[in-house]
Amino acid sequence: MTAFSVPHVVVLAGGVGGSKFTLGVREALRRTGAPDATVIVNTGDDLWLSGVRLQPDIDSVLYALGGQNDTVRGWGRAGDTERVNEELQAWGAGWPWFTLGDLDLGTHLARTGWLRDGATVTEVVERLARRWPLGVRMLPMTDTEVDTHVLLEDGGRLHFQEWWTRHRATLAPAAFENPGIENAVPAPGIVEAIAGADIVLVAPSNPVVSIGPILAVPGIRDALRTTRARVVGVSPIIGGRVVRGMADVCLTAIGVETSAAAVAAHYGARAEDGILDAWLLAEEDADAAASVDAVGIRPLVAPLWMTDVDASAAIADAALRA
Ligand code: FO1
Repeated sequence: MTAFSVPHVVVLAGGVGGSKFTLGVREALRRTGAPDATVIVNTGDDLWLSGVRLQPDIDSVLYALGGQNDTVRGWGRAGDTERVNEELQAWGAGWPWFTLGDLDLGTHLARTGWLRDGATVTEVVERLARRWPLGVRMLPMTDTEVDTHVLLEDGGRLHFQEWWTRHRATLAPAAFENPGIENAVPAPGIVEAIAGADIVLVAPSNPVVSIGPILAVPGIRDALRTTRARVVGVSPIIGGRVVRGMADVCLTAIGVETSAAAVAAHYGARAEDGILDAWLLAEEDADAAASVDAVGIRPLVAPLWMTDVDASAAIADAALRA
């Protein structure tokens, strides 16, 4: 990519995979000398807990781009302490299996205060994004409050965070739901960003609970289908396995095989009824290229392990070159 062909880039992202990939996109674009990226972040796994609003995916991207993230745990702030959390546990408040770090709580308190003062989620994210130089524009997928519920095979229903962090996705899910999402609207600027983009990248995030809610906000899917930009997805599956997290359990629940080709087919080709023009496959899955091509999506093959920022930047660069 040269300085005279700097594209307007939009990234759809959520979770650890999304934040690592976004770091790579920022780095790849910095090398062009004129970075210009908008990151649309999943807010489907947000929740209220102990009176504060948590936005795990917004915070993952915020902390990673701001250089504040705990890279070992994969969530929360580096070097955080848990004094307030111990007090909350002593009071029997919150969830005993869910840790709210002290520094992280500062973010939740600030966010909750601004929301209580009447700010929209977009305005709150804008304020959060001012503290550290992020190098990208970050937008929540919607200003509407949306949660993710897991419907269990035994008939139960849990908030996604309880299913994910307490039960580590071990309770068999039958479906994932975002109650009320059908009435949500894209956050201000999202449809315009997608329409005005040269390229839209779908991060290697969980296709069901990170990218799924973004695509379920009425208007976003249509924007992706009608943009003049190329829409390029990056496979979250390497060598037939999920790279991290428990996305395989989520995929199985919605009837999608844990393979790079099946996830591409799940997103679908823009020429048909889907959202993708091209799909970046891991070298380990190169033999799936023909199946991806067969569903009308152009397959591309590259190393996909996001071992460090340079590796993530090389992946982003391969996607941008599509
Ligand atoms: N993940 C955990 O596995 N255990 C936790 O106690 C935990 C706390 C937590 C607090 C704030 C936050 O923003 C995220 C937190 N996460 C925790 C991560 C989160 O549950 C998920 O990994 C994401 O929501 C999935 O994208």
